[in-house]
Amino acid sequence: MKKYFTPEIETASREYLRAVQSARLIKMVHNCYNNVPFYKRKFDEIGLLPGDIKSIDDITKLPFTIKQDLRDNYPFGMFAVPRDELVRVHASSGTTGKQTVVGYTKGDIERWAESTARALTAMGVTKDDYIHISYGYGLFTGGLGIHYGAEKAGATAIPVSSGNTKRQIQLLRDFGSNVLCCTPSYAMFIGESIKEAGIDPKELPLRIGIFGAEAWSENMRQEIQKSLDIKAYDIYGLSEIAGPGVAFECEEQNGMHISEDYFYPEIIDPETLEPLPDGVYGELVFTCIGKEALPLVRYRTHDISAITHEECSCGRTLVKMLRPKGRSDDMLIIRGVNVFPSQVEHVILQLGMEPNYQIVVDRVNNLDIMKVLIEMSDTMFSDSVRKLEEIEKTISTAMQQTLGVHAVIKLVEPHSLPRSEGKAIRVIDNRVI
Ligand code: DLL
Repeated sequence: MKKYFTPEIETASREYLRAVQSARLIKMVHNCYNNVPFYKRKFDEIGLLPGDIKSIDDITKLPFTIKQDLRDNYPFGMFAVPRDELVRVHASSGTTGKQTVVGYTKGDIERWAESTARALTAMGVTKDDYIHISYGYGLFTGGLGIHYGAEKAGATAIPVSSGNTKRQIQLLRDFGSNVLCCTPSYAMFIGESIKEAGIDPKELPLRIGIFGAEAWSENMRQEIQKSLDIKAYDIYGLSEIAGPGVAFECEEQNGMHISEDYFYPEIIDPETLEPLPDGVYGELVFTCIGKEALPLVRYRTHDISAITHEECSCGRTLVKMLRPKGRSDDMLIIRGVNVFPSQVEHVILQLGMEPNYQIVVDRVNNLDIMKVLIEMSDTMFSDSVRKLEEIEKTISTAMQQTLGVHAVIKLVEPHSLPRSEGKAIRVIDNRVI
C-alpha cells in the first residue's frame, strides 16, 4: 500500500521545504505586483518592492488580505491571469454579502488535486477503493475538490453529491463503497438513518470517512466511528485558498498536515496581527505560494487554530494544524463571555447525548439569553417530566462550568431539529445590536 503520495515533499527536510517555499514566494510576489492592481496598490502604499522579498522569512513584510478585499473586487478583479488561462471558477456564499469568487488555472487544479490525493493516501485510500462523495457538487469546492483528488490518487470517484439520504444509503450499499466523504454533521445523520433502516454498519464495506468543511469535536469523531464502523479523518480547506485538501489527518488522527509547499501557514494574534509561536492558538493565515490564478497574500481565514512542527509518527515532516476551535466570526459573546459553538457541542457529547442541537440567542431587557435546544434520544422521550427536568439541570450545570456563562437548556422531541446535508446551522442569533 502506498504510504505517501509525494514522498519527496511529505517527508522532506525542513531546509528543503524552506528552499521550495522561498522560491515560490518570490515568484508569487512578482506575479501579484505585476498582474493584480489591488496588490500593486497595497505594496506601493507601504513602499514594498517585489525585490524586497528574498526568502520565506520575509513573509511578515507583506500586507494581509481579507475576505472583504475579494468582495470589493467581485467577481474577477483579484485574478492574476488572463481569462484564457482560467479553467475553473468556484464561489462560496458565506452568510452575508456577495459571493467570494475564486479561479484556477490548469496547473492550480493539478496542484490542488495533488494535495487532496496526498490527503486520501495519508488516510489509507488505495487505487482499489470506491469513494462515495456526498459533498455538494457545484460552486462549493467540496464535491469537485475531493473528486479530482480521488481520481488523481487512482481511486474510483462516485459523484453522488448531497441530498436524498435514502438514496445515499442505497448507493453505499449497492456499490459497496469503501470511503464516505461528507460533512461530519451529515455523517452523523447517515449513521442515524442506517440504524433506522435496520442495517448493521458491519455489513457494509465502508472503512474510511473523510469529513470536513465545518468544525467538529473529538467526541463527535468517536460517535461517527461507532455508528458507521469506520475510521473517521478530518480534512480542512477553504475555497479562497483551494478547497478541501489544504490540510489533512494521517493515521495518527491527531492534527492535520498542511500541504505547506503550496499553502504557507502562519498563526497570528487577531488583535495585534503579530505572529504567534508553535502551539499557541490564534488566527490561521495562508499565503498561496503555489497558485497562479488567485495568489492570495497572507489571507486571514478567521479560523482559530495552532500549528506545530512536532515530529509525527507517520513520518511526514509537513507542519500540522490543530483541530480548528471554530471561526472568530462564529464566536458568540454572551454577556461579555466568549462562547464557541464547539464548546457547547463538547459538553453535549461528553454527557453521552447526540450532537443534535441548536443555539438560540436573544436579548431580553438588554440581557443576552442563550438557549440550547437539544434533542432527546428515543429512550429519554418516554421519561417523566421530572426526570427530564433533572437532565436539563445537569446539562445546564455542565455548560456553566465549561462556558462560564448560564445557558437555558431545553430538551426537545427526537428528530425535531433540522438535519443538514452540508454545513450544519447551529446558531440562531436573534439579537439586534
Ligand atoms: O468548506 C472546503 C472544504 C470542503 C473543506 C470539504 C473540507 C471538506 P468553504 O466553504 O470556503 O470551503 O469554507 C471554509 O470551513 O474557513 C473553516 O471555517 C471551515 N472548515 C473547513 N474544513 C474544516 C475542518 C470548504 N476540517 C471554512 N474543521 C473554513 C473545521 C473547517 N472547520
